[in-house]
Amino acid sequence: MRPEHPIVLITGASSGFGEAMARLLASQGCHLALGARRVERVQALADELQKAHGVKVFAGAVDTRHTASVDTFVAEAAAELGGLHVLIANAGLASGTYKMWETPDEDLEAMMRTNVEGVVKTVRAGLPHLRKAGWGHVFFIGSTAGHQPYEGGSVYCASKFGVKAMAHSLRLELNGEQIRVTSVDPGMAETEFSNVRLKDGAKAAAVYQGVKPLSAFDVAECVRWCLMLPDHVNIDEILVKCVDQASAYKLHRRS
Ligand code: NDP
Ligand code: 8X3
Repeated sequence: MRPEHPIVLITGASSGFGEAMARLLASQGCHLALGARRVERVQALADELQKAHGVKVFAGAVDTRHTASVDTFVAEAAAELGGLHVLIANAGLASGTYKMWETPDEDLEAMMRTNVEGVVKTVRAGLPHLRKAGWGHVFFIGSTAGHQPYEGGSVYCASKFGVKAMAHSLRLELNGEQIRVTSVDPGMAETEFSNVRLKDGAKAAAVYQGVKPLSAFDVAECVRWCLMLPDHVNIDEILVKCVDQASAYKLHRRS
C-alpha cells in the first residue's frame, strides 16, 4: 500500500537533476536519502530541506562505482529513515566528446562504471527494501542519447542505451509485484553536466547559447508526476526535450 510519506533515495543529489528532485519531492512531503561524492553539498541540502519542509532527510557520501560504498549508503539510509520506497538511480556523467578510437580508458571507465554499473549496484542494494515495504518505484535517468546515438558520444550513448535496456529488463523481472519502473530520458538540460563533460566553463556555456534548454526542475517534474499517479499506472518511459531541440542533430538557436 502507498505510504503517506514515501521514502525516496536519490543518487547524484549534489547538483542538477538530483538536487532539483530532492527539492521538489521534499516539498511534496517525501522523506529523502541523498547521496553523492561531494557529501558537504548533500549535507547542506539535507539541512535546508529538513528545516523548510519538516521531512526527514538522510545525507551520505556515496561513490556509485564501488559496491561497498553503495551498500553502506543504502543500508545506513534505510536504517535511519525506517525503510525505502523509491529509488532514483540518477548519478551519471559524460566525459569528453571523443571519437570511439580516441577514447581514453579513464573516460571510458568513468562513464561505464557510473552510468551502467553504478545503476545496477544502486538498484541491487535498494530493491530488497522496496520489496519489504510491498510498494515501490524505481526510476532510471536515461537520456535522448539512449535513443539516438551521435558522433563523439559512442560510449556515453552506449551507457544510456544500457540504461534503457536495464529499465526494460527490470520491469519484466518485477512483473507481478507492486513496484513500478520508469525511465525518464531527457534531452539537453542546463546543469553541471556540460562542465563535467567538457571541463571548460566557456565551452559548456556555448552548448546552451541561444537555446532555452530544459531545466533540472523540468526533469524533476516528470519524476514527480510519474510518482504521484495512481498505483496501477506505470509510465514506462518519458522522452522529454526542450522545444528548441528536435533531435541530437536539429537544434534551433534563437540567437
Ligand atoms: P550534474 O553534473 O549536474 O549532476 C550529476 C550528479 O551525479 C552529481 O550530483 C554528481 O555528484 C553525481 N555523480 C557523478 N558521478 C558519481 C559517482 N561516481 N558517485 C556518486 N554520484 C556521482 O548532471 P545532471 O544532473 O545533468 O545529470 C544527472 C543524470 O542525468 C546523469 O545520469 C546524466 O547522464 C543524465 N542526463 C543529463 C542530461 C543533461 O543534459 N544535463 C540529459 C539527459 C540525461 P558528485 O560529483 O558530488 O559525486
Ligand atoms: C545528455 C543529453 O544530448 O548531451 O544526456 O547526450 S546529450
